[in-house]
Amino acid sequence: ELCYPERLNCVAELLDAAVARGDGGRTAVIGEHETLTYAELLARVDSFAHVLREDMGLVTGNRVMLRGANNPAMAAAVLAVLKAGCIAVPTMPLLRGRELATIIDKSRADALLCAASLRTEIDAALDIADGANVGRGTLFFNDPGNARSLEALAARHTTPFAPADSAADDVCLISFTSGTTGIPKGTMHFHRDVLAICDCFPRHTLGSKPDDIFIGTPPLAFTFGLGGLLLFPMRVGAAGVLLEKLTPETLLASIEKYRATICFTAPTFYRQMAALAGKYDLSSLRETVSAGEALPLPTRDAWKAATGLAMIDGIGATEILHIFISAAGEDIRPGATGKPIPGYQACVLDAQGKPAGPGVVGRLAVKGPTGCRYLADERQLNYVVDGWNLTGDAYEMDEEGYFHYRSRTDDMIISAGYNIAGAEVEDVLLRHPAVAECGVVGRPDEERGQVVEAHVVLKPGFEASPGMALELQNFVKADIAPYKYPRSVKFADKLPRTETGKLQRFKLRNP
Ligand code: 3UK
Repeated sequence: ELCYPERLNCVAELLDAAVARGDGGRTAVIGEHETLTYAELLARVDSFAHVLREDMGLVTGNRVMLRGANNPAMAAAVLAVLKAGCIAVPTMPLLRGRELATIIDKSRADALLCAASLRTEIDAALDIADGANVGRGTLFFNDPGNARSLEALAARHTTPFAPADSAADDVCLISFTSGTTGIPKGTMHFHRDVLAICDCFPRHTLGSKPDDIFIGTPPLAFTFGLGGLLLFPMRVGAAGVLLEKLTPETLLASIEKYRATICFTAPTFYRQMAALAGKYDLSSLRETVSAGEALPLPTRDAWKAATGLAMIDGIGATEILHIFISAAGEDIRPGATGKPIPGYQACVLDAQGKPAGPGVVGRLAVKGPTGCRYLADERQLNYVVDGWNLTGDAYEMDEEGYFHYRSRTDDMIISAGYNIAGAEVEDVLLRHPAVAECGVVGRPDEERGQVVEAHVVLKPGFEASPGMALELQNFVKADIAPYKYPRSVKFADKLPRTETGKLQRFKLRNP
């Protein structure tokens, strides 16, 4: 069981403690333009925290919205907000003015910290939102030449900053869901939650060690990235590589360059990387983690064939803060996400909301050291019941207690009375040599309610044609129950995805 003191500042535990135990000279964060040791990161965070308190006039509990690409300055800014006893509200780099205005209003942001390169959309957001509410103003960072940048002001503060004396259950982070559908929802997390995720998945599943070098694609504004690239390495005195320009090629080249040992990204990135892996020296990698959406078996197989590595699948959610079901090494069962990480419990609920035994597909419920607290949202009452978090995912448990992903509860395809999980059809299609990417959805249909429709991106050298559509249909029929085959096949150049690599199925359903 996890047990933390009643007074707790998570950054004091992660950063000040690292320097106090003698890790000050070790590398903490590696960026494209600078690398900071733990001692240097601590000095940076302390100087930023002084600016928040003394120059901006922020007080305990104020909310600070953050925007920036993954780099050491952005990391230091987030940590400074928490260390100063304020609440970080990180936002995804690609969000536009209108979405940011919603987040400013919903989170009641008191101040903004923004990378200079993302300024345009902040100006637009402040025009739309009632900018007067952001009472403590905006500071820019990564902004050379600006005499009032966060860094310029910070240069005047050289003394240590005493961590705010926060309670373990003070809110320190408001994370917005990526909003695959609808308006983003804010979720609140405590100082102890930040430590709890560090003491669960990376400890039990990854066995992270001080000489690990973490790397990957998820933005720090996404809890997948905040945990995997910053908090997890800090918990053990390891290093995190923060990359700004991300393509499958740059990630592969960076793994080689920095000799990274643990990689975090989404299945679509692994698919593209598998095809290129042979050109790079990836011998430093010891674990690769896939999360964000279901990991198709063909992707797991292609990655193993290309690198020799058994992928760790893990399901996480912004509501739960990080990964809560996973498996590594000999515990991996291809096709299953895994088992609850020690500390978490999970079960599948039947249509009546009762725990179901093996073989039943139902809503996944999870309970553990972290969980959902929606920010001013009436959905809280539906999401958390008796401490159980009711996710939006349909899962099935097997006799061995492994959890198998089926679909999002709202994405289950119901065609002529059959329940069909799009992911199962996608798994078959991805095995066809012509298919690079695919998304299978239920398109509304008068006769059958919904019909199974496949959206397919072909690999270079293959032509979209009625003959190809027929071939793919027959390929599915030959492998799984014929009623699951896609009655409609549409070819596309690319599929709509979020910044976090998730397929936006609603866009496929209603083009
Ligand atoms: C889906 C998966 C099948 C699932 C996240 C790791 O993705 C994260 O958080 P979000 O709030 O989305 C949550 C939803 O995404 N999902 C995520 N991982 C898997 N489905 N297999 C998986 N391995 O629908 C879930 O409800 O954006 C992931 C760590 C932190 C995160 N916030």
